[in-house]
Order: sequence, then structure tokens, then C-alpha cells
Amino acid sequence: MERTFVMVKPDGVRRGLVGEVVSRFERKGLELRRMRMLTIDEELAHRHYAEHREKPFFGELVAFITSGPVVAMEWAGESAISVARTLMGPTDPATAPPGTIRGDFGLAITENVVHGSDGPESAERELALFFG
Ligand code: 3AN
Repeated sequence: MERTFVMVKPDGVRRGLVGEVVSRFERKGLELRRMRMLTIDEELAHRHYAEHREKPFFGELVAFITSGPVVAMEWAGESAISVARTLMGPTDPATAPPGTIRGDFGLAITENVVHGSDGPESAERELALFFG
């Protein structure tokens, strides 16, 4: 049993895709453990995206992720981390295959609908950041 952190980003919430994202994870067989709607402030954005601090797109990323409410979730199940990332698709929605969340609903790399932890350490770090 593994757990992971998944977030519907502000574009996904604005476009009414929360139910679609939750439904895909549920139908896959993962278990929804915790769920919270919040608007991320600058401090939390900087902590969540600490690994991207030096990247040229960091400012854009923080501006976007703080631009409206997000839905933060904990999902659990066998290989939950990689299963969640498979359901989401690759980072760039322009090249994400149809059938994945980003492939079906995204177009621009910043506004790519969802976030999911990329490994066990980031999952624990991100769950602690959002759920304490
Ligand atoms: P993922 O969310 O697939 O794990 P990361 O961790 O590499 O991708 O990137 C975090 C977020 O930063 C992405 N979800 C995306 O919104 C944004 N991002 C990544 N690469 C770029 C880029 N080249 N230009 C703009 N935004 C980017």
C-alpha cells in the first residue's frame, strides 16, 4: 500500500474538472483518503515548488498556482504514486497522450490541470505541507 499527494490546480477547478479528475482516480481503484479545498498563498507555493526555485518559469508557476482555489487530495493504493502519474500523463499537455488527464484536458505546460507527487519522499513532504 502506498499513498500519494494529488492536486487539481486552479485551471482544473475553474474549468469544473474536479469531479472528472476524482472520478478517474476512483474508477482506477485508488482510495480517496483526504481532500481539502484551499487557495495557496505565496509561502506555501514557494515551499511546494522549492525544487523549481532556480527555474526560469518559477515566477509564472507561483503566480498561476496562487491564482485561485485548488483541491488537495491524498490517494492510497498499490503503486499509488506511479499509477497517479500514469493517469495524469506527461508534464506537457501538448504532447500528453489522449486518455490521460493532461492529454484530454490540457494545452499549456503551466496550466496542466493536475499535480501528482513524483516519488515516496515528495509524497510524504507534500502530504505534510497540505494536511499537516
Ligand atoms: P510534474 O508536475 O509533471 O511533476 P514538474 O515537477 O517537472 O512536473 O514541474 C512542475 C510544474 O512546473 C509542472 N506541473 C508545470 O506546471 C510547470 N513546468 C514544468 N516545466 C515547465 C516549463 N518548461 N515551462 C513552464 N512551466 C513548467
